[in-house]
Amino acid sequence: MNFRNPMCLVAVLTTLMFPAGLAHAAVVLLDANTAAGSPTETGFTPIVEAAPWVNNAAVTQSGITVLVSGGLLDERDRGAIADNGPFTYGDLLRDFFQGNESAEFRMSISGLDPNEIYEIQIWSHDPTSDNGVTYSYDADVDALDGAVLNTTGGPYPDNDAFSFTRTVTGITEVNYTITNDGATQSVASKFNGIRITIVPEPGSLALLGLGGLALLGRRRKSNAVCRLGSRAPAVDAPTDPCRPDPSETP
Ligand SMILES: [Ca+2]
Ligand SMILES: [Ca+2]
Ligand SMILES: [Ca+2]
Repeated sequence: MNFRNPMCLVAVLTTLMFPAGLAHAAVVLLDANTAAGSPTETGFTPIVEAAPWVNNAAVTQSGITVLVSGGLLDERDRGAIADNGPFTYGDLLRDFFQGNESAEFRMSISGLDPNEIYEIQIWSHDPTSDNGVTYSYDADVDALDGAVLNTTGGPYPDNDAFSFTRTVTGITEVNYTITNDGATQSVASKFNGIRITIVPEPGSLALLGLGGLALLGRRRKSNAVCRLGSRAPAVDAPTDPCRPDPSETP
């Protein structure tokens, strides 16, 4: 790779920076709070039960509706959890909805664009009890998808602690069931909050990178030939990002 050629350096930097800049744009950020007004995590929208014993907590963001569709028992706020270093979600994890002990906790997510790739992350954690309990989730689009062991009081190494994450595409709706293995104490499952982000498709990123390179190539009116080692396309290939279009008037 010829880093003395500014075009090549820009090519590499552009390819590296586009994913970082576009990846994981958040479209849904919801914090399950208590109706009494427990604190909301920065950047999130609070959701609460409409009334005790009612399973209709729902909100729509960016055209996507998240509905707590069944099994809801009530809510809890376990008190302050200090943010610390890479962990900044204390206000998200301290409060949660919990499922009925005789039923599974269910949630539906609808309004997804089948052409998008979504990363769905759900937090399931009780900061002060149920130590040793495993929460698991089952989504309707494939097999059992994951589990997380509850540990009283954390630790919280980062914002991904005590969460399930999965990626979906090609669908408009997904239904979740969260369960609890009942190993100790209550068998009520927990729901602290949810985040849904859009993951850029690799193909789109490549096109964006090539588009940016083509633009730079025209602006610089350079005849420089970029050498990208064994991965370089043929120099006369029409998609070669490092060559200005010969049909263009300088
Ligand atoms: Ca909260
Ligand atoms: Ca915070
Ligand atoms: Ca919460």
